[in-house]
Amino acid sequence: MNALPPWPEIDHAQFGELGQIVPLSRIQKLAAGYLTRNWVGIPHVTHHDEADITELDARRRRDGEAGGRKLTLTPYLMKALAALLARYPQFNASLDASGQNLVFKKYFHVGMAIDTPNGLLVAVLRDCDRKSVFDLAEEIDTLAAKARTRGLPMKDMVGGCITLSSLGHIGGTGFTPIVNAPEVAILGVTRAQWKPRRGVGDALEWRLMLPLSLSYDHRVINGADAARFTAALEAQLGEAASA
Ligand code: CAO
Repeated sequence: MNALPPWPEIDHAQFGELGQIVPLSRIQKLAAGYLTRNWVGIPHVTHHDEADITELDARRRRDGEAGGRKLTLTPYLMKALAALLARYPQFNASLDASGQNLVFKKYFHVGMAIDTPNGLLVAVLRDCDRKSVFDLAEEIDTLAAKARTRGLPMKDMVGGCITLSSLGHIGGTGFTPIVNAPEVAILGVTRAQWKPRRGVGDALEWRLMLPLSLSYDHRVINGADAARFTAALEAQLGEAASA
């Protein structure tokens, strides 16, 4: 394969007036290295799907009122991902540094991308299968606040099995998140939207649909695995609504 051409060195001033030159933050520089390595080194595919979360959304509001705190979709998604890692072990695996062996894990730690003023961080929530949605919501708030103020220690950013990247509070209909190596998959979710669906007897029903964008390492996961995983995720979220 040919080496990549060098980054273009351009005097932008020749094209018009310039603003400030601002150095990247420490977090941006670190993230840039990892993102570039993962983007260039991993053969990515992104599978797009949507999950009907009408019942889950009602459940999350009821749970929140009963428990006296706001619950977003995030803790439900983290628990559902942990449950699916147990059923789809190839999603809970990592290639070792030689690229010749797959290491399967029996723990279920889920990473969560956090948008901070200084750049992107991924916090890891351990043993999501054993925690309640309230425990997870509490931990998400604590880690997000820490990430946005003091930053996170390395111990809170390592050991993830899969990452959740939610842009649902902002918008979007889908995106292509970059796999966070040595994990083999990352789930992106964007804003849930009410959509018309054909219901019983051809009646029109309005359902709340959550867009899912599952990027995966194609060396480990095939397209059919990814399609099964997102279909199972929808079913898992449905089960969470009626549990
Ligand atoms: N659809 C519709 N509404 C959604 C939603 C979705 N998918 N996800 C969240 N919301 C709503 C929440 O219910 C909440 O509504 P109210 O204000 O009415 O209560 C609002 O959006 C804000 O949610 P939040 O941001 O406070 O909480 P969260 O649990 O959704 O997310 C966190 C927490 C830390 C994951 C998020 O703040 C964040 O930083 N996300 C950015 C991740 C990112 O940058 N990813 C891109 C990385 S590149 O791969």
